[in-house]
Amino acid sequence: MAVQDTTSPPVLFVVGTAGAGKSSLTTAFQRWARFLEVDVLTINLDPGAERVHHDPEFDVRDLVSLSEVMDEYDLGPNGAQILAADLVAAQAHDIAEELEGLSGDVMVIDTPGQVELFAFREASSHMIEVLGNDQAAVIYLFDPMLSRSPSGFVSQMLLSSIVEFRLGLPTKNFLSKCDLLDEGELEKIMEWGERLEILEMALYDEAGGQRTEFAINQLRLLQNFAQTPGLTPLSSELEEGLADILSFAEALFGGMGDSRDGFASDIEHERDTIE
Ligand SMILES: Nc1nc2c(ncn2[C@@H]2O[C@H](COP(=O)(O)OP(=O)(O)OP(=O)(O)O)[C@@H](O)[C@H]2O)c(=O)[nH]1
Ligand SMILES: [Mg+2]
Repeated sequence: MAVQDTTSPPVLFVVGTAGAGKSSLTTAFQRWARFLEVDVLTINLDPGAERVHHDPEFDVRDLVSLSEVMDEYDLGPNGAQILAADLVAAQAHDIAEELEGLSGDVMVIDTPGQVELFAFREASSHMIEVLGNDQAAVIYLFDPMLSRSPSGFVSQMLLSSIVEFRLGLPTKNFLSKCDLLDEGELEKIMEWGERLEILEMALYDEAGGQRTEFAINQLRLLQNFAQTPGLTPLSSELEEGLADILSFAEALFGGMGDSRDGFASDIEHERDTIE
């Protein structure tokens, strides 16, 4: 049960490349957490979203419509996304005021598909500052298909590290839609996430010397500074890995739901025992 509180709940921003599964995760996590009596509030920050299946406390489409911005300012979809983000950021304080005092355990924010737009524009930094309220983290989603090749996997590690660096928030990486990978592929990708030297060998085979050395050296450096290394499989479809998201949030912000001292780890343990 959520505690009545005048402060806003901690915030998880769901970030990842286009189609990585951000909106599905937001929906699945809210639904899944309900059964644990963890009150997950959501926000849709993507003005281009066609459909929103979660139940947002705030939907950016109520403020700006991407198609209207395109028409009114004669812009293409990317230009319109940028302008829409600026228009929304200009009202960030009003939005935060509207959300103030909401009682909930955690707020999950679905972000636009253009990860570079979210990570690099000042508008997003402003939104994070205002909505995050010094209690925020990032759930970063790896695309499963891109993760199947060593270079695709490394590119996503680098991108995630850049997002972490740019936003300055604790970041945890998840391998999205893991149900789409066969067992061998999943095992291989998880091993790359755990052992840099195995990834290095795979990358040498695929990309050759100079590119590999460049990428691996970058990764080594970045990983030295990573707060939460590793990669966790996630499937919104099968509700897999959702407990890991809750554990991550609990580790940062304290226990949530009925069991305020780490319900998620109990669930995972129970599940492992059953399997
Ligand atoms: N099999 C499977 N499909 C998934 C899963 N999560 C999402 N999908 C599918 O992947 C596609 C993209 O999912 P979205 O949740 O819309 O991804 P997104 O990151 O919000 O996409 P954009 O907002 O357009 O960047 C949809 O067809 C989803 O049904 C999953 O866990 N398993
Ligand atoms: Mg989406």
